[in-house]
Amino acid sequence: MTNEMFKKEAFKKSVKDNVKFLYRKTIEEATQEQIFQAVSYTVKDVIIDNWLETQKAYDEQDPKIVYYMSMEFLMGRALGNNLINLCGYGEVKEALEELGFDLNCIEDQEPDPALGNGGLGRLAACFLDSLATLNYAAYGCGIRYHYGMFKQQIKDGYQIEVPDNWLKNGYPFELRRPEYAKEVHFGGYVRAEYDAEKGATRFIHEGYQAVKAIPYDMPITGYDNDVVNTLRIWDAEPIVDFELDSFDKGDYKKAVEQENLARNIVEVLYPNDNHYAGKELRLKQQYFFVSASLQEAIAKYKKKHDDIHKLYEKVTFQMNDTHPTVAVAELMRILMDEEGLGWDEAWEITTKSVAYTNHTIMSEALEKWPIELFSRLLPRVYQIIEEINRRFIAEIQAKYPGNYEKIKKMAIIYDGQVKMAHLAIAAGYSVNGVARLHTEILKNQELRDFYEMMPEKFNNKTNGITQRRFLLHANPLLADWITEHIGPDWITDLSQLKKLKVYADDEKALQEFMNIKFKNKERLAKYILEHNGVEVDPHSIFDVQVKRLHEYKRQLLNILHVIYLYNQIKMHPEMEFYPRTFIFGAKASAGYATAKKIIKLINSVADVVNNDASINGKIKVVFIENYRVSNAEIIFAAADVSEQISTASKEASGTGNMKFMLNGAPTLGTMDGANVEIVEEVGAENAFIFGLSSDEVINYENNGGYDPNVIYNTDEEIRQVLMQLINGTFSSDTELFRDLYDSLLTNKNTDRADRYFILADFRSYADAQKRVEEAYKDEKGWAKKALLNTACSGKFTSDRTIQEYVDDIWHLDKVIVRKK
Ligand code: DL6
Repeated sequence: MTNEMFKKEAFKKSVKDNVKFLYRKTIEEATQEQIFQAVSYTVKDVIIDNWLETQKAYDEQDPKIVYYMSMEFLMGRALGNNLINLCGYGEVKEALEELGFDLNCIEDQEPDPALGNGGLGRLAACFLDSLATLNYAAYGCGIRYHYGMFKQQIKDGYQIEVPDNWLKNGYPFELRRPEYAKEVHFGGYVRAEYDAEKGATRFIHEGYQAVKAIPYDMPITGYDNDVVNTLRIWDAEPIVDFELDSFDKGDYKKAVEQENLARNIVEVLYPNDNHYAGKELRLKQQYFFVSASLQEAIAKYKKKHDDIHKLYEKVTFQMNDTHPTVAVAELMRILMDEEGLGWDEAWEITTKSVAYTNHTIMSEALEKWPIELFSRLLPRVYQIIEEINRRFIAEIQAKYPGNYEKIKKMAIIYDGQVKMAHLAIAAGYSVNGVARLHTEILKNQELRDFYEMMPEKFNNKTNGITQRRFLLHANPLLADWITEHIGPDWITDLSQLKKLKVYADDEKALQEFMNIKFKNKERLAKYILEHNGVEVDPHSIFDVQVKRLHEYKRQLLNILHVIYLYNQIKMHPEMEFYPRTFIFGAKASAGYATAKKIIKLINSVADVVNNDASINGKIKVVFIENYRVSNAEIIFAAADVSEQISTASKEASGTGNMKFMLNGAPTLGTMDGANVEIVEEVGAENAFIFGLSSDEVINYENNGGYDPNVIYNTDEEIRQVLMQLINGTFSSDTELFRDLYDSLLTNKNTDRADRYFILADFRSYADAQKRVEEAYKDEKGWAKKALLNTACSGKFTSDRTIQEYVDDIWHLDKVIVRKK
């Protein structure tokens, strides 16, 4: 349904007016960036009407609301996505053409709001899209970082981090809401006061520093349903200038401290993925947005309801990993100290209101805060956690009398640390993993004791992605082709894609499908030429690994295999070899030295291979700078092969794997995370699976690892590849990659070398790669595999995931905003 505002003449007039009011310019004088702003304001106008309607419907229908609490929302650009969801993309494209502008170029003016690191943050963004599309009342709650994920530049093959000042020109899709400001308190001390009248002790928090939390709302448009939900991200401002009199008159030092506290809290996103840094500022960020969000949720609830005991009937808080789990104690604090409830009442409400999603089994990602730091920063909250811990230990003792091992393994506070996952599980009414294998590993390994004690809490919710962004917007050619063949219902019901299966042996359809892939490969080749200065051949196999750089994701295995192939071609120039373009894209956390070294290695190998005329361009290696949501959309559409090669058991789910599949790229991967379910859907014959199973990896790990030296000593080709890391083949500095070499054969930190089983899986990976090549040579056979991947990807929509969360965990009702 086209919105009236998207009728061409009205739209053009509105854009012209906006250019005039915002910049005192005519459309001819405006820059592309100014046109982006003007267009966005016009789109926002449309959104605002729906936003008001949505709020009205929520007020009238009073549905239960899910608050999705997340430190990260990796939203990506909003303009194109909003136009898609408002069904105005085509009209606006034409209207802009008539004004002399190309919508794609205008979209490129938008900064990527990169308020997240990778999978966890992007999942949150997909979930918001699905919640709005499925007509559920939801708020995303997060932080308005002034600097999001850094921009990556590659200089001499090294990653350089450049601050991402995404707000510098103002962001047209946000709305400041000072009327909902909240105060958040840090530090100070707790004074106990006996209230004789009530016969109870009250705890009073004093001497704290206060920060004002100001919400900014971003609209989340549903697809063609007029729903607009809200992502509420909190900014921080000092409190002193507006309450100097009552608060701390004349206390200049304190005023400066508060100014600094406010400025620092929301300044920057921690660029760590699957890794916990233990920084005090991070805990401040967590508490800051959690406290503000809970205060607001309760205030909103109380506007319509007077019985706080029934909060959980109208409100549920989903904690996205352990990052927001301080919510458990903060909710208890609000209920007891501000609402005047007793412990048992507050605990009942809290434990019916909070649920927890685990996104990783990587031990280095587990959040454990030193009690000294925690109690100093959040004294009252810490006191509450101590009491939760005391009672939880009593429960453990009652269930397992005399079993102190259980207490050691499950206590919330132990060894001088607050264990956030334990707090989340003890309090949460639901604990879920993000793919079937991951949930099983949680139940049987990582969280086994908790599962044994409270099995009813555990459940699986396999991740998903939104087809609106990752197919409809990212791959318009394929989207149109699909619609021509099966109609448009797949846009909101991805299971419809299975209807494409009838075309799996239809030569014309297969040809069309592959022609689209080729056009998308040309689009990516153009991007690579413009951004990397490297010419790649769209007829070659586009073999893609794009994701965060982490040792467990094994970009190192991929690049070592590239070296191996390069050696093969050099040694046997006559050998048949289908040209291959290996495409990488990955950011490494700024402090993760090994990951940064792997980036340097990839670029060094690229330098040598791409410039070696003797191999006739049979291999090209490209490292795409600054991998992010906007270029991801171009990359997924163009991939032939989806590299999902994590060490089995380590990748909780993965979601890139689903985006590739949706766009018709077969998976080359291990049986890890959601790959297992992808293979189940598409059939093993349409994927390329290799490597140790998760059971085998876990078994090795439980028994002290394995010895890669045996492989090194017996497999000459592998040894040659490793030697090339330290013999000057890829760097005149022979020591440059020594640490990577060492990590595979010896390990100084642990007694285990090659922690991620790279050598163990190398041969099996090389074999799988050979199978890819053979399969690709069979054009028709490959086209069928590619098409079947798209056709079988229906399960991996975030619409399905959200519906499962709704049915099993949140129990929300649909809200109809306006009749279509
Ligand atoms: O669930 C979303 C995403 C998974 O797809 C990835 O497999 C997993 O690595 C990622 N986990 C994190 C954990 N971060 N922390 N802490 O990002 O979640």
